[in-house]
Amino acid sequence: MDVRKIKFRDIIDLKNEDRPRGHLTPIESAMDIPFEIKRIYYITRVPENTVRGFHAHKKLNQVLICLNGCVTIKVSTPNEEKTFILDNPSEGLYIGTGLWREMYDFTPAAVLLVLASEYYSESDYIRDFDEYCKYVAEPKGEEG
Ligand code: T46
Repeated sequence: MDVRKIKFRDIIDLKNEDRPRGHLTPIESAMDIPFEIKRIYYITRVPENTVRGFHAHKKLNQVLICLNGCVTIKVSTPNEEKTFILDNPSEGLYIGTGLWREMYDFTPAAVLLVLASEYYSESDYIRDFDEYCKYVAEPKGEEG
């Protein structure tokens, strides 16, 4: 399953002052992120007990970063699942193509930033789990 956490570089003390001035976390496309970023979006103000996601992407790669608060991400295939807690703005969760995802347990002030490899296209989504299982079972050509 092509899903993993990515640790970003934190610049804590830019001016060598006696006390830290906070964190500055730079992210450079194709260097810190394993693709060229074509789109960003963010998810905020999610009501309690809301579960988002319930879909997979055919082509899209993404990195999810929880800039504030905390959110849980479950990533699965028909045979395997992994759960990640995102609560650190210095790390991201890379999710490769063809993986089912669900996002839940958003804390009230959670800010989930998403960096995406493609422009928005509804035709890239598979939003039905049975259809997803069939898609995964299909032989894939060069284009996946
Ligand atoms: C994903 C997870 C992590 C747009 O018009 N443009 C956009 O760029 C996006 C991302 C969404 N939309 C529309 C499509 C829907 O009508 O916004 C509406 C809500 O999207 P969705 O229900 O897909 O939202 P989530 O939170 O379930 O999923 C989103 C992304 O869509 C998805 O790619 O991986 O965040």
